[in-house]
Amino acid sequence: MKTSKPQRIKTICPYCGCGCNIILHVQDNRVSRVTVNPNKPPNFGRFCVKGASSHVFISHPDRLRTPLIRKGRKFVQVSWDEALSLVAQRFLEIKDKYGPDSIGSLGSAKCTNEENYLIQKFMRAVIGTNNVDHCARLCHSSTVAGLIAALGSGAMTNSIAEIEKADVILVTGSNTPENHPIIAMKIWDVITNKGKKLMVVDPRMMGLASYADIWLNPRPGTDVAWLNGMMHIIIAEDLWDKTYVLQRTENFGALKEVVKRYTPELVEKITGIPANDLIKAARLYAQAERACIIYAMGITQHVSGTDNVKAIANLAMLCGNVGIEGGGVNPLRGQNNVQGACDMGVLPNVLPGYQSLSHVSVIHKFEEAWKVKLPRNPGLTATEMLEAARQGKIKALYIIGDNPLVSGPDLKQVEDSLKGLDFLVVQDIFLTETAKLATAVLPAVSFAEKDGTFTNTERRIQMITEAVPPQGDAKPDWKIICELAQRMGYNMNYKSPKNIMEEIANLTPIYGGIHYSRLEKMGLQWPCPDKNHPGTPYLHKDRFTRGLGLFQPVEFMPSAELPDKDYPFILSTGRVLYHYNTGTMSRRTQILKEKYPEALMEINPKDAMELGIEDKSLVEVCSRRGRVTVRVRITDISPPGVVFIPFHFREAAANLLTIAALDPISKIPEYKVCAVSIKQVESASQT
Ligand SMILES: Nc1nc2c(c(=O)[nH]1)N[C@H]1C(S)=C(S)[C@@H](COP(=O)(O)OP(=O)(O)OC[C@H]3O[C@@H](n4cnc5c(=O)[nH]c(N)nc54)[C@H](O)[C@@H]3O)O[C@H]1N2
Ligand SMILES: Nc1nc2c(c(=O)[nH]1)N[C@H]1C(S)=C(S)[C@@H](COP(=O)(O)OP(=O)(O)OC[C@H]3O[C@@H](n4cnc5c(=O)[nH]c(N)nc54)[C@H](O)[C@@H]3O)O[C@H]1N2
Ligand code: SF4
Ligand SMILES: [Mo]
Repeated sequence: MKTSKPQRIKTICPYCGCGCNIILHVQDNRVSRVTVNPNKPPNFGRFCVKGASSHVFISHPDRLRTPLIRKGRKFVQVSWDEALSLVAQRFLEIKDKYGPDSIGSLGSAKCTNEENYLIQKFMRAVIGTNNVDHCARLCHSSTVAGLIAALGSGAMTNSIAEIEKADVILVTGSNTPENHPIIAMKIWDVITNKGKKLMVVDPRMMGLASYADIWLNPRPGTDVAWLNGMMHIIIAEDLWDKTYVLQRTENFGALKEVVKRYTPELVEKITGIPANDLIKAARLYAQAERACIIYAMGITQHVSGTDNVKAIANLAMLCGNVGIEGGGVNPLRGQNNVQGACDMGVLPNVLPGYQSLSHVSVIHKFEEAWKVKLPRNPGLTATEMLEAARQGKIKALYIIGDNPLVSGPDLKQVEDSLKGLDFLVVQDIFLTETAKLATAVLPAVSFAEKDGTFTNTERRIQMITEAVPPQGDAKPDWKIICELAQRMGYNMNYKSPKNIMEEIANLTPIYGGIHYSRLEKMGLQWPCPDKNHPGTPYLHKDRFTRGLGLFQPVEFMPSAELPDKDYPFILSTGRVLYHYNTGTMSRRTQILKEKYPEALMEINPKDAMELGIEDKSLVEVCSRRGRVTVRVRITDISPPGVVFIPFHFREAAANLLTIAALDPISKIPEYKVCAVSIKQVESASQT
């Protein structure tokens, strides 16, 4: 594409699941700055510092520009022909020798829908396995499991714009101002200008807490208890929506039986939330005409993640808040296209559009379209694939746009898994820590160098548009996958992402009406079953996707590892505004680096005083799995007994400390609770 005249290319921010519309200003084949379109949802002229600087990493000197193959201990640059021949040949050999289930793939929530569709098609139709998953496993797999069981659909039920229709907004386990900034701006707007009420439930005093009418700070990992406690009060005080429960739900009797035990006094013992505060919170939520619940990783990333989500769905249904405008159960999705990667079936147990592998008619439909016999048995999840690699059962991994050597739980184990593989292929835009262990590295293009679609957290499918040519020989992921499939003897051939979307629409009922010609104005929210359908801003109106809403009572279960004499603090991990996941993009962006140059461990002043730790000093943090050295920030944001380290910084990798304990249903790791000890190693004045 030639761009000597200045051009403005409309596209979507490549960072978080808000899916902000942005405009790339292009001249001489470079993006010089980013602005924003005032008229388009979901951001209507707003964006955050990451979106505003999202052009910087595109032309960074570290971008991968040629394929690399490991020869001995070094990488050498090779042609596409040589790299793809090697990958095709090794996949075919391993498949032949150990069977298709010895190969697995991690797809990418950074890639487009079209690319993710091809990733799972490649694994299922060309390799012949359902071992395909992606970072949603680490993120909202508990949401998908919990909400599909309760409501029939695992997605955010309502839209961002509808927040202003809610009378009460309950935010829990979501650091919205740092991680979904434009949603936080919306919340600020409606509580300050429209008199709406805000309730925050979060152990840390995150940004919204100081604006809240009620802030509850439970001990980490105790969410089922306070949620059951709220329902106990709502039933005891007769504040529940009887007509709704009778007409639209089932299994209320079992719920009532279980929550009966969760008196405010018992909940106070488990969570530390004063009984009276819980009573006030329960009344505020239940008495609202419309109340929406917004949640994220503080709820999902626990061994009880699926139970936490079920408890949230129970509370919302008890008060008649699902299936109405301005209400709902709203898991904020993390990555720019994690919703889309799930929708496209980059999951080991479902085909595109959550169509079940166990339905014969579904399998036949895909077999006919893809002209190949498909594997029936569900595959392994991302966390299970890594474990199977450690045990020598998975021999090869094809990792596309993920960096598990920084993002996975308990990094020593992840390293063992990756090093134990016979063959690792990594397809990325940078030479990540994970890529450094690969035999073959395939250079992909970034969001600014390709066409396609992303689906944001409110299920809105939006177009991204090629603004600048690829860096060096890098290619779009969809082309790389097609070329690899061809070399492995499977005919995978598309003229453009638009053609891929036509195939997706044909085979995926919730995307049935999606066509590029319809996406220009403001995208479309699925379900959009046919070409005349206007899209769906909120789900479960009149009827749940599964028919009746199912109450699933759950009991409180403690976290896998609690503090003790040797490891007396709870470590909570997560994010900061200026960095993004494993930092591959944000840490190559000058302005973001300046704002937040190094990892900081947040600790409460009381704990710091007891340990004799000064602000800005260096401490060593140890868990049963590893140790890191990190600088201290003394702050009230962290409650006593809980410290927080962001996981963005590989040199102080929080995940050397975290535990690989998994939720038994969704297999999500417990990133939010493990036990650590802390000691100062260098005072602030020495550094
Ligand atoms: N700036 C920035 N934005 C991002 C990302 C990023 O890396 N940087 N990543 C994106 C991705 S992939 C995701 S998934 C989202 C994640 O978005 P968030 O879920 O907001 O991210 P976390 O930082 O993990 O914050 C979790 C919140 O849960 C709270 N919490 C911790 N433990 C508990 C608990 O036991 N119970 C409750 N109720 N709350 C608890 C924490 O204090 C924190 O407020 O952000 C997306 N947006
Ligand atoms: N301790 C702790 N650990 C966590 C979490 C936590 O809260 N605490 N959160 C977890 C969560 S929610 C998530 S989502 C994961 C995220 O974990 P990962 O998905 O492993 O992290 P990212 O840094 O987002 O990795 C995305 C990769 O895609 C590459 N990329 C970008 N664009 C493209 C493209 O167009 N094509 C290709 N091929 N590659 C591209 C980037 O360079 C980067 O290497 O981390 C998890 N890990
Ligand atoms: S809020 Fe999210 S999508 Fe919007 S500009 Fe910031 S990072 Fe990008
Ligand atoms: Mo995530």
